[in-house]
Parts: sequence; C-alpha cells; structure tokens
Amino acid sequence: MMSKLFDTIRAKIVAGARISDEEALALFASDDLLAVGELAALANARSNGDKVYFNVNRHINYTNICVNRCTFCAFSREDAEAEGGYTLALNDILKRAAEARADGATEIHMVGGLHPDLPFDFYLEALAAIKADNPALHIKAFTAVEIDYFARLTGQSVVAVVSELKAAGLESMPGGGAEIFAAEVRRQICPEKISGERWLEVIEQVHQAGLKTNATMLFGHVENSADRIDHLARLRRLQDRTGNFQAFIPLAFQPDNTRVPGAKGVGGVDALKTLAISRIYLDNFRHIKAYWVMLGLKIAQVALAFGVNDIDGTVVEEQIGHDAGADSPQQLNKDQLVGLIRKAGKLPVERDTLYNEIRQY
Ligand code: V47
Ligand code: SF4
Repeated sequence: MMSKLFDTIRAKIVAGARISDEEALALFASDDLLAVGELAALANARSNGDKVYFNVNRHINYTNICVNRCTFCAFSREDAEAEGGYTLALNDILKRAAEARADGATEIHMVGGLHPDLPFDFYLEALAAIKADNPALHIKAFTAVEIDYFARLTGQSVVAVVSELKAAGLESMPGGGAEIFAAEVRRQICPEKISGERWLEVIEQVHQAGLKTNATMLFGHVENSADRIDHLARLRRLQDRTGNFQAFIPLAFQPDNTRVPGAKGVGGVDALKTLAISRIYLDNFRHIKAYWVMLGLKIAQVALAFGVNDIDGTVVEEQIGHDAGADSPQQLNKDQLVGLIRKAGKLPVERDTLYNEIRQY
C-alpha cells in the first residue's frame, strides 16, 4: 500500500504536479524514512541539481526584552531588571556590523524581542547607521511579529511602516515568528503573539511592497502532523499569490529553559522527515534550508540527501537556540561550511541574501 503512495508521489514530482494534504499526512505516517527522503532528493535535484547554498552572515539580536513571553522561548526576558536582560546600544550594533564586514559577511540578520520602550526611531536609526557604515552589507531584519508591533507602536499601517524601514535600509526579512499557524497550538505556545492569520497578512503586504522574505515552522513541541501540514498549506497558498518567499526553514524545537510542558525536542528521524516532506509539499519554494544551529551539524549535513539545498550561514553569534540548549557551535567559518557540503557529495555555492551566486567551491 505504501509503495503505491510513493509511486503516486514520484509520478507527481516528475510531472511537476502537487501533492495533496492527505498525501503529505501519509508521508508523515510512513516509517520508510529513506523512501520519503529519496522523493525529496528527486524533487530538489530537479530544481537545484547538486548545488547547496550557504552565506557569510552575522546575526545581531538587539534586545531580548519582550512583551510576548512565548512559552517555547528561552531567549526573552520580562524587562531590563530581569537577570540576563539586555538591549544593545547603537554603537554595539555598529561594532558587530563592522566586524561582520571585516570577516567577509554579505548579510546582517537582525531580529529581537518586542521591547516595551524602544521607539520606532531606534530601528530606523540602526538600519540607517549600519547602511551608512557598510553600504554593501544586505540587511535582512525583523519578522512579521515585529512589523505588526511597529505598526501598533506608531499607529501606522503595515504598508507605511515597511516603507519607512525600506527607506532606512531594510532589504529583506527573515522567516521567524510563524511557529505553527493553528490557533489551538498558538494558544499553548505563544498566546500573546499575533495570530497565524495576521502573520500571513503582514507577510503578504511585505511581499507586495517588493521585499523578499523567508518562512519558518517551529516543530517538535505540542503540534501534530496535521498542524504541520496546515502550516505548509497556508504557506503554499500565499506563495502562489506573491512568489516572494525565498526559503522555507523548519526550526527544530530546543526544549531547555522553556516552559512547554512535556515537550522533548526533536529526534533525527523526525527532523529529516519534516525537511523532506517540506521539500515535496512546497513545490513553489525554491529553497529548503537546514538551519544547523537548531539541527546540529550532523543532521544538517545528512539533510542535504533529504531534499535540502541550503545550510544557512556563518551566524557568528546566536542566542535564541543556544539559550534553549542547542549544542551546535556558535559559529562556523566558510571552510567548515564548504567541507560539510562537499563531504555530502554536493557542490558548495556561496550566495548573497537574494541567492545570487558569489562563488562555487
Ligand atoms: O521565530 C524560538 C524560533 C525563531 C526556540 O529566515 C526557537 O533565514 C527552536 O526565524 N527552539 C527565530 N526555535 C529564528 C529564525 C531564523 C533563523 C535562521 C534563519 C532564518 C531565516 C530565520 O526561532 C523564532 C522562533 O520560531 N525559536 N525559541 C526554541 N526554543
Ligand atoms: Fe518574544 Fe519572539 Fe521570544 Fe516570543 S519568540 S517571547 S516574540 S522574542
């Protein structure tokens, strides 16, 4: 029976047709990890060949103070008095950006908590100052959650907020804050956060403003397979309308220091299956990214045989996953990324944020 499922899906991939939600659910139910992975590898090879992308980037998390306090988040703090609470001054941000540029970075990935007191001008000034110092550095910053927060903070529309951020130097957005769209799951893991519907609505407006973004899915907490498929289905529909998603990034939940009852984190089999099914289901996403910070280097490398064609970047300073117990390194250098990809039998390609090729190795 299962082999019929795999035959049907293989035929669809070859014909460029889409799999249904029921077929995706059946893949999640299958124990044949290698068969799922092989289909994902086929789908990936058809659009990306042997190429695996990475970039040289640096993360800057400007504050961990956040009014939301999602239960899965070990990074956030209630206020400045809480132990470990911090907010970077503009100079600290600029120092990090200057170091990134000196290290050959092409991208700054900048996100943070929803700070109760920082004015919208703080973010505009940070963008403008980074750009003034480093005109060639691409700034990928803020999630839909932050954009919605800025809109509420300023009493402006999403369109107006995005246009000010763009004018100050924002060039694209990462994919965070999506978590799992289903309301019942959000009620348990991020009751204060904007709804899944709002996340999609904000991103649609960002796409209409001409910015590319990524999309993520936080998996391995309280959600089930149907919730994951629902999440993928909503992303596939939005991508049909805008085409401005670049990469999809399943984020493996890290449970340490979090407040999600009973959540154990993600095993290697589930991680690989989820990446593979994402590749097969999201036929309109060109790039599926294995974020090594959350997956660990070994699973991220093996994922390259399971439909993944992007292994993220050098990262340099990561708080969100490591505060929650991720046992990956803080940073990788270019040689390590190239080595990981090469030893998986793939062709390492350094890219910029918009997937222009910088160099093949
Ligand atoms: O939105 C928070 C997640 C996200 C935990 O777009 C956690 O290129 C696992 O979105 N365990 C931020 N995940 C990170 C993110 C990202 C990372 C790398 C590349 C890109 C990209 C985007 O991290 C949050 C949330 O979903 N997160 N806590 C945790 N305990
Ligand atoms: Fe705040 Fe984001 Fe952490 Fe939620 S995941 S508590 S919104 S920093």
